[in-house]
Amino acid sequence: MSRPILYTLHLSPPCRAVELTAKALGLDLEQKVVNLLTGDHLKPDYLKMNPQHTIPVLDDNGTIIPESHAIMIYLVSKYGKDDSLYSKEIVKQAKLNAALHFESGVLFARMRFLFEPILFRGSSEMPADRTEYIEKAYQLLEDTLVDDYVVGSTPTIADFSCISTISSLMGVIPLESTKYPKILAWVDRLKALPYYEEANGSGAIQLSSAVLASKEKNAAKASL
Ligand SMILES: N[C@@H](CCC(=O)N[C@@H](CS)C(=O)NCC(=O)O)C(=O)O
Repeated sequence: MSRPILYTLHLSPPCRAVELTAKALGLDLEQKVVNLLTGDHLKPDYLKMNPQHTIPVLDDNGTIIPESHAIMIYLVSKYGKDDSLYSKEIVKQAKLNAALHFESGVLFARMRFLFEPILFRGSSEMPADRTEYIEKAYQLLEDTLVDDYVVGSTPTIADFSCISTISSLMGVIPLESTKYPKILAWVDRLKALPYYEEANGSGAIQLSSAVLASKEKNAAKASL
């Protein structure tokens, strides 16, 4: 059996969520970089693996799993020494699933609608309705954080998923400390994990910097 392969790009939030999970499990993944900018994800071999052409994808000795949330659940279920990162207890598991869907359907979706036009379609705008939707998403997370972590008092894959998006967004739409004290305290808790910076922190800063730089560049082009 060889190491599972993760098709990934460190800029991508869902890829970083999987990287955080692997680090928390002490699992050594072979990483293969998929460069979205040069179209690696649209090449025939990649499309055969994932017709939806998204990253991340996991190849565990021929078992192909697309989608970060599915990959995280698979990795914990297969390689976890215990179920602390994704509980087997059905009520807690239902809450974790709800948080994973919140990340996918709210946090990531809203981030994508803000970032993609700037990164890929030459926009220099952050439309007010889109930034408002981010603020509303921040508020939803703030209200969700009734404990130290998204679900309960220890880190889980729901935290890894949500922090991958929030840490990428907060460099572009800052989190005001008066409005979102619980989110900021939660971010600090996750930053204290020994593997946080390598698995998520640096990539999140790279992504938000790329969005801001792209916005400036697009604005300069538009004013020529
Ligand atoms: N819900 C998916 C989202 C994956 C996703 O949209 N990834 C982006 C990069 S952050 C991507 O691959 N975009 C390329 C495309 O959609 O063609 C997950 O969590 O894996």
